[in-house]
Amino acid sequence: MLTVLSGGTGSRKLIDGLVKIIPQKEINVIVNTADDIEIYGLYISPDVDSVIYTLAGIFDEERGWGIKNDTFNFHEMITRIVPTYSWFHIGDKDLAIHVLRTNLLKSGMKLTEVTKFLCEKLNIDCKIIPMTNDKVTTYIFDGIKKRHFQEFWVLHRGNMPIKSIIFDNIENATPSNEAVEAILKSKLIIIGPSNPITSINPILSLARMKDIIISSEAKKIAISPIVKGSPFSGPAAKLMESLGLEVSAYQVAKIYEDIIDVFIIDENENDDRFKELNIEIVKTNISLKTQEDRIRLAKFIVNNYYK
Ligand code: FO1
Repeated sequence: MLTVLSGGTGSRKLIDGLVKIIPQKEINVIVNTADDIEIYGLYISPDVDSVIYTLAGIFDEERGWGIKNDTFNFHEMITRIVPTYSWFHIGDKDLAIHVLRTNLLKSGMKLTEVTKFLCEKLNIDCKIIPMTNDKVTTYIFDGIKKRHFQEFWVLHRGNMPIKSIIFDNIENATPSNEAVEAILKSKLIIIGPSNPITSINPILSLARMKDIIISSEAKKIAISPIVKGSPFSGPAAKLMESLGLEVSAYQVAKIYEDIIDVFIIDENENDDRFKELNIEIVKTNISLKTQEDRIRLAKFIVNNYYK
């Protein structure tokens, strides 16, 4: 059994490779839910849906989110009448998942149970596990206004000052039981190549989560989301800079240093500061652009740390 900590759009690519070389039922994915947002009364869980759609083979790789070949009739009509969320494009098939999830949550099901239900219906054998069943929300404060992460990133493309990053209610949120069980039962825990600040850190900031990971007998590895100073995608650079952090693989290694054994960096990375860290540094090609990339990196990880 192995468990991937996933958020945003980087880790799902590694998961896409892993399922090609080991049985889905051996793979758990603990997903960030701090990007979740309520729009039109619908509960939307972007990072969970990215993993669900990837494993159901329907993810829209070009767009980078949602379901491939989706239409946007709902979006067109509702924004014609109420333009408030015209910046957040919800596809018609995507909408079906949000309507289902919202109604199942309203009926009293937990987010972890709803996700399990959706996986069963979409023939996904991996366990996709929301990090918590409590409400945690990432806000970006620009010094005047506090904005939901989606508004900061999708509407404003991150073009605003960041005074602080808030994980609202994180102090009262606990890891889901399913997440704890996955971590304690796994032989290998992989922190995926996602933005460490708003995609992975909410998971690690849950009460006792770091202690649970450290107490696990699993091998703990992380893959750098940054190669030679540039992140694969998304807001990582902007977020790290705003926290006064260097945008580098070395900086990411320092963020994870106290909970991992191995940090996998790109073969072209050269930074002799890694020697200062008490983790094993391993070099390989960590690009995840193509299917071949994803399978190659997944094979590297499985052959070295899971077999
Ligand atoms: N990202 C965008 O850049 N533009 C959008 O209109 C958009 C809509 C959207 C709808 C559902 C969903 O699950 C994700 C969506 N995303 C959109 C992506 C989303 O912002 C990111 O996947 C996560 O927040 C990354 O952490």
